[in-house]
Amino acid sequence: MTNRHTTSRTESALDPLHGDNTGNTDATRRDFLGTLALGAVFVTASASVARTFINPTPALAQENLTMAFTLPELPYAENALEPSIDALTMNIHRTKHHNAYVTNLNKALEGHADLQAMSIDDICRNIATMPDAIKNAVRNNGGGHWNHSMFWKWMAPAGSGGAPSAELAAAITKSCGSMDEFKTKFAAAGVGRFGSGWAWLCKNADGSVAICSTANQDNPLMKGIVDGCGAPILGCDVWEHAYYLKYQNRRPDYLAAWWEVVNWNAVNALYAAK
Ligand code: MN3
Repeated sequence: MTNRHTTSRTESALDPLHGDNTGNTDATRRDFLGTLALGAVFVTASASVARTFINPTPALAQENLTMAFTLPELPYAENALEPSIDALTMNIHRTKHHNAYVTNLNKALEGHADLQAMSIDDICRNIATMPDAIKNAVRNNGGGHWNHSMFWKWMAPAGSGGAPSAELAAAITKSCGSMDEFKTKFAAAGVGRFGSGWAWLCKNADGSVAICSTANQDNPLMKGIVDGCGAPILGCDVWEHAYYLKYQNRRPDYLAAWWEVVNWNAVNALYAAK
C-alpha cells in the first residue's frame, strides 16, 4: 500500500489524574470519563479520541491513515512500587506483555478504518458486534490494552495514592460491610479466578458498588460478553505475569501487598464521574 502513514494517538487515557502526561487534554479527559458511561446516569462523551499526529502532511492525512494504538508511559518510575511490585516485573509487564497487546490489537484492526477510529473504551464496549474474523483478537488484545492502561493508573507509589473518598468509602461499606471486608472479598475474587483474569470493583448506575472478576483480558465494559457488572473503577491483574517473579505461586501475597500501592485518588475520580 502506498502512502501508508502511521500516526500515533494518545489513548483515551483515562487520565485526568496525571497532568504531566502527554495528551492530557480536555479530549482525553472526556474519554476517561466516557470510560464510565455504562449506565443511563453517565454521560457518554467518548466519541472524541485524542490523537497525536506525527508529521501529518495534508496529503497523507487524507488517505490510508493507520490510527495506531500506542504503549503508554508509566506515570511513575518502574521501581516506584517496590516492595509491593518489583521493577523487573513492572518492566516486563508493560514493555513485553502490554506491548504485545498493543501490537496485536493494531494488527487485528488493519483494514478496518472504522474500528481504528474508535477509542479503546468504545472498542471494548462494542466487542460483541465486531466482525467474527477479528472478534477474538480484538477482545483479547483490546481488552488487554484497556485493562493495562488503566492498571498503571490504578497504582501509585506507597503513601501517594490517597484514601477512598467519603462517598466511595460509604458505598463500599454499604455493599461489603467494611473496608476490611471489601479488601477480603476483592482478594477472594482475585484468588478465586481460576487461571488468568482480573478482579474488579464496579460502580452501578445507582451509585452502589460491587465486586466481580473476569477471565483472561475481558473487562466489565464488554457488553454482551461480560454482563451484570457496573462501570469498572478499580481493577487488579491476577495473571501470573503480574506477580510471578516476586511472589511465584503466592497470588494471595501479591494481592495483600497490592493494597499498599492502590491509587485511591484515581478510583475516587472514577467513582465521582457522572
Ligand atoms: Mn497483565
